[in-house]
Amino acid sequence: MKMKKQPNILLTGTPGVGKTTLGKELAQRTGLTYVNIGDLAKEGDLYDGYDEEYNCPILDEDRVVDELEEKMALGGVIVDYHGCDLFPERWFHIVFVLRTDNTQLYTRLESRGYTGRKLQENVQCEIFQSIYEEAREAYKEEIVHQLPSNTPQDMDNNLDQILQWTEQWIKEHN
Ligand code: DAT
Repeated sequence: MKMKKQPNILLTGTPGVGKTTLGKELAQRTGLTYVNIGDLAKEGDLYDGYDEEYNCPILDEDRVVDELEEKMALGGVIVDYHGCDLFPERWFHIVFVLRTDNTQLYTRLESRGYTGRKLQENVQCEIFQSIYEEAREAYKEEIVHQLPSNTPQDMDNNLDQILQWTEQWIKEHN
């Protein structure tokens, strides 16, 4: 039996923009597999040292990529991470950069317990559209899309759009 081909989707953007919420819902609706890079690193202890300044472990990017390679080759994976240039370009068929207005984002990150410099720098990251720039440099322009993620209505629209795109992709590739 031949397996159905499925696309790999990257959900990226500043922490707090809604990648996890969207990614999990999308996985439920499509049957694709959701992979949260933060969780994957934690489970596999895929770290390379500790960042004293930010009080967090440093991701071992090579080991993360090695860990995922086989799964990505099979297809049908939704990857969630607040960065995008560590992954091989060939992995993804489409890249979505979620975007949130900075006042909204500030509130979300504050209620997540972020304070001081961590809070400020993450909001700045969104204002400077750092992740969008990173995505545009790492992937072909035509596969990188920005999605507004301010309201539940935005979330529904994004879900609908990605579901439609996924169905179409599967039709075209099988
Ligand atoms: P991320 O995975 O990008 O860090 P998340 O999915 O954990 O973000 O969401 C952060 C918070 O924002 C969480 O409380 C859910 C809320 N949220 C996510 N998307 C939203 C949207 N489109 N509208 C309103 N709130 C949203």
